Amino acid sequence: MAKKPSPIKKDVSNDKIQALEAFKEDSSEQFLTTNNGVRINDNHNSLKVSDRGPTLLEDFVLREKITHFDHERIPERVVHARGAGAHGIFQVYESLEKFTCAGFLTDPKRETPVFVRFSTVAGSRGSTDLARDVRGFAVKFYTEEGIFDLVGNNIPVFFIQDAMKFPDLVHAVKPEPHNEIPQAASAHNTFWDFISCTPESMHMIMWVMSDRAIPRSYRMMEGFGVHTFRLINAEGQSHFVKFHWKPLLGVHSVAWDEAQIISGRDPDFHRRDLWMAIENGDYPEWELGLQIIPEADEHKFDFDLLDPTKIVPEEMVPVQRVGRLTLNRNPDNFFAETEQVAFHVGHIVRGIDFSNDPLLQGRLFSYLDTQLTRLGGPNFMEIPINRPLAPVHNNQRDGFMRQTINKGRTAHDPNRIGGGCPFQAGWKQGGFVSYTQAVEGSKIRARSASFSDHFSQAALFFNSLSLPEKNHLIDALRFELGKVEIEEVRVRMLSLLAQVDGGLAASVAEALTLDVPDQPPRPLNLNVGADAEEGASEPQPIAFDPTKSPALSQANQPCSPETRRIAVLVADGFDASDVAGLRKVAEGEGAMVDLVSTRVGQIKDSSGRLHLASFSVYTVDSVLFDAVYVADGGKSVENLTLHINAVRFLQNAYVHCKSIGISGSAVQLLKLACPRVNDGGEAGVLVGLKLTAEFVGSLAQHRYWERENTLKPGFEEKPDV
Ligand code: HDE
Repeated sequence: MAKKPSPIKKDVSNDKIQALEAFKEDSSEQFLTTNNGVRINDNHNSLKVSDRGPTLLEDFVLREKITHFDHERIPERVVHARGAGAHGIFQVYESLEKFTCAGFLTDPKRETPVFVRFSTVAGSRGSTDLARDVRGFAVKFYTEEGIFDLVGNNIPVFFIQDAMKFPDLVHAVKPEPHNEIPQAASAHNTFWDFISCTPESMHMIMWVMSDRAIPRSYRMMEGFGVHTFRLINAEGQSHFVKFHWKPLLGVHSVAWDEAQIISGRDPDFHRRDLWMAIENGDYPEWELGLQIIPEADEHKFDFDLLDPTKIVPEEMVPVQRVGRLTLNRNPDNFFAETEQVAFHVGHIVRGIDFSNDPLLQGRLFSYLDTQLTRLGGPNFMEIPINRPLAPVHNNQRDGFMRQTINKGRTAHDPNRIGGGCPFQAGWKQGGFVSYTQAVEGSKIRARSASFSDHFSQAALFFNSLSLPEKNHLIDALRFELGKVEIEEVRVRMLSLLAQVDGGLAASVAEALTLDVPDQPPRPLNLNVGADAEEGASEPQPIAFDPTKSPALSQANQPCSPETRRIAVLVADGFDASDVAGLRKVAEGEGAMVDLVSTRVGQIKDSSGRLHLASFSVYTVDSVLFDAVYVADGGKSVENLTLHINAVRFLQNAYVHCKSIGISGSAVQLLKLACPRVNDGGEAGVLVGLKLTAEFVGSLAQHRYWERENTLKPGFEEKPDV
């Protein structure tokens, strides 16, 4: 299963591209027309009675134009409103027919077109990409047997265990209802009030407070289906499955301070990064990973496979990498494709099926329902981006914006007039047959006791992090709870954190000048209905599992200089041979080099030759790059030292623990920007001459987080209290 075919060819023209082509409009060398196709002779002046007179109601050109404009907006997604999408392909390495009969997972020759949309959850459509938030990772597979949507996130668990709580969760995290503040942020009272009453969210909270919630790039995120699904093979046998996406560039994040600066400097940072990578031919790639669990093993775990607040640790069930996703084409039109794409967990194909996860079951209702409002009616599947490649034949008819012209006089089944068409398909004819699962029980509102350990996996996650990652998580909690104004909420959160890790709770408490309560009050158990018997769903004893899962730490991720951006600080008089040397090595390793000067446009090197600086320290900041190199050249460096923005550019790169290359005389700027750094440099700060290869090599580490120790006191690992 691990064998990989030769790399997927990059410029595939596939059936979906062809299908979309029919709907595309290109106005080059064309006359301007109304929507009726009538050529317009004046698009600048409305029809009036004399040039200073009133406008005439007769002006159908004006009325059509304004009316269309008035109706240009559709409701944004209630969650995941802010996003970016791209087209690509998926190809399985080897047939998975042992587990599934889905064609796209059994035919290694098949290139299945996909459309992927990444998103943040809480913010509005125009909000920043760099909010601390979960990222949506939704993949639409246009398979030959129908559409399969894998509507996942970049975090493998969720806040809640039952769909019933979702509207409350979302109301709590969205801007507060009285004043609509804050935008795209969880650091506020209502969110933490809800969380402090919802112990089941503690595992998810660990992930959301970790670096996972501030990715460096969409291209550097894992993706997860979250719920347990089923794979069904041709014999109708079922295996449980967890879906994963593993980025070939590894999982990497920015620093929180950096994220906040990026939000001002370039709120489109992730969107732009994805777009540029695809335009440059650096196609983002992920491997599809599967954790396959035989049905017989369903109850062998100390958590419930149906509980979406739990992972199956990779060390328990390895992730098998079974295929590759490549994003190779940007959309032609954001609205038509990225905004109108309609994902639905219920878009499923033969060979895959649902589990009884109560969150998944609720989602199965929600996604279809939401499209009716968002896209205006039941025919949203006819919008080009949503059309399946598989042919569609049924007796559904009419409705707003119907595109299909159904022929014939029958729209009913059974029928004799239409020869009984269209027919139902048996299993052997490719029909979708729901997995036959025996179910028995009373009709009750309840949650299984097997869902009640809310802390073991939260602790597993925290324990598995590296020391810098733990520090980031603590800082995030200090930041978030520091913005909460209600002391009772802070204290309740400390009680919950203490049940994850005593040291963690103590570190957070210190920044809030609070004590961790000795006896954590029993968290409000909102799982229990008002009439439930006292003690009926008493949590199970907490089985604290100190085992670490190395797969959870980003410190163990692959990394390379590939597609990383280096800012080279230069001003008039810089040493061009130094920069040329760097460019050669960097581009050889797949990194990108941009000249950043004190102004944009032409600048002169030490011999008077002209070079183009695309950016200046007044248009960008080092937060938008992965590394900074200050080129040699006495006059250039002296010039840079006069600009506080250049000094801050370098200082930010230092504070955000990026690779820094200081060539020759550039040490003068380093001294000004980072007086604490000695000349010999420190982790990730290379000072000297001819160190281009070393510098480019240093990019592979992504960040030198150990430098944070020089910036402020950090968390020390203490035995749990
Ligand atoms: Fe969603 N979710 N969700 N969600 N979700 C939506 O659908 C919902 C959940 C996820 O790029 C909405 O078209 C409920 C988990 C992604 O277009 C809506 C529940 C996971 C996207 C909705 C959940 C997700 C959505 C909003 C709890 C990770 C963006 C607009 C029962 C596995 C897809 C829309 C895109 C979008 C409902 C929980 C992922 C309202 C009711 C868990 C990636 O239908």
